[in-house]
Amino acid sequence: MVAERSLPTFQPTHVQVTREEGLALYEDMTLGRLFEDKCAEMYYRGKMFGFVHLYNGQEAVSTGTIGALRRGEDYVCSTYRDHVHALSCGVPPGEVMAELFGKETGCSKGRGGSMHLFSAAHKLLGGYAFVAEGIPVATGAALQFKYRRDALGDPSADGVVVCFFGDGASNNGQFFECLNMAALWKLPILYVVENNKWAIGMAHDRATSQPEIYRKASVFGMPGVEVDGMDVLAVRAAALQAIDRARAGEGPTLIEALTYRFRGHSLADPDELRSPDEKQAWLSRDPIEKLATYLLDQSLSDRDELKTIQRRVQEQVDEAVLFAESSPEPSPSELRRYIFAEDT
Ligand SMILES: Cc1ncc(C[n+]2csc(CCOP(=O)(O)OP(=O)(O)O)c2C)c(N)n1
Repeated sequence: MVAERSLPTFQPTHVQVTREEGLALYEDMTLGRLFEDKCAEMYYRGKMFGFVHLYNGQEAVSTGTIGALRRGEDYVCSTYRDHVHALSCGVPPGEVMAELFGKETGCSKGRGGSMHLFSAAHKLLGGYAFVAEGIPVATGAALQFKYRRDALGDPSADGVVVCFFGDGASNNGQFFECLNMAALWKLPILYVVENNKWAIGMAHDRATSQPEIYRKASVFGMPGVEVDGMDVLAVRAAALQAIDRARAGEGPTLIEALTYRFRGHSLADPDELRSPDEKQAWLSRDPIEKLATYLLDQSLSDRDELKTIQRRVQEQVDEAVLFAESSPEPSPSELRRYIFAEDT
């Protein structure tokens, strides 16, 4: 078992969560979990092709961060582990499932697949298959907000950008180059590193001279925040603070969310390298159960209501599969559509 960092403590009594907000967070995380459980089933039934990377266990990071944004105005940039980020952005589950099935009705018209979910309508800048590939894309999106607001004097350009990536990506050169520019130009961006301890089979601590990634922010003069990524309220509180700073023109924040993926790297990974003890320790911190316990303890909800939400979400997921299955495949006559290359 790889050495564990102790998770930062967070007092949920310090945050104000209304009943509606709490239930919305619960529903969003439940949608992420049940949607991906269904993905696993569909993948093993041969309905999807290529690599499919699931996010089970990390839902609090997506929900806590994206739920704190202005939906439809602020941008989100993802990685190949992008299904749940897309759902939190509001991309309809049917469109995400159809994309995974390679269908024309998918959010990338069936041309992208699991690792390349895009939606202009939902301000989703995309999933990217190369490690760290999204970091410059997201930084560019933040630069356009800054340029439009400051250089062109457009006060409506007060959006922020959230850029998600993994611990493995934080050792890539693009991470350092982009954080430098973002700090220099005070760009409105949150770099959210989802430290799930592993980059495929490489333990983060074995590959990284300074494994506490949030500390790397200090060399750029930007705030670095370490947060319990299994606690949606803690993530949300950190995100809200960073979003306020970004919108106020005070620049970027690096948030390191300590989290864990409950499944292998992809659905093709037998997941033999992580120890059963380590997996069990993190399974016992399930972020959805943690929020459920909070909602019940604070009398913000009851078990029947949470069950009703689960049932409603399961119906949505089942409908997404029916939609994907009954959707047409892209026509072979459109093979070259959306390809930006000139005939020679
Ligand atoms: C530039 C590049 N190098 C290598 C790979 C192969 N690869 C795919 S996923 C991965 C691990 C990345 O781990 P991390 O950034 O921690 O994200 P996680 O999978 O844990 O979400 C690697 C090395 C790649 N896709 N892109």
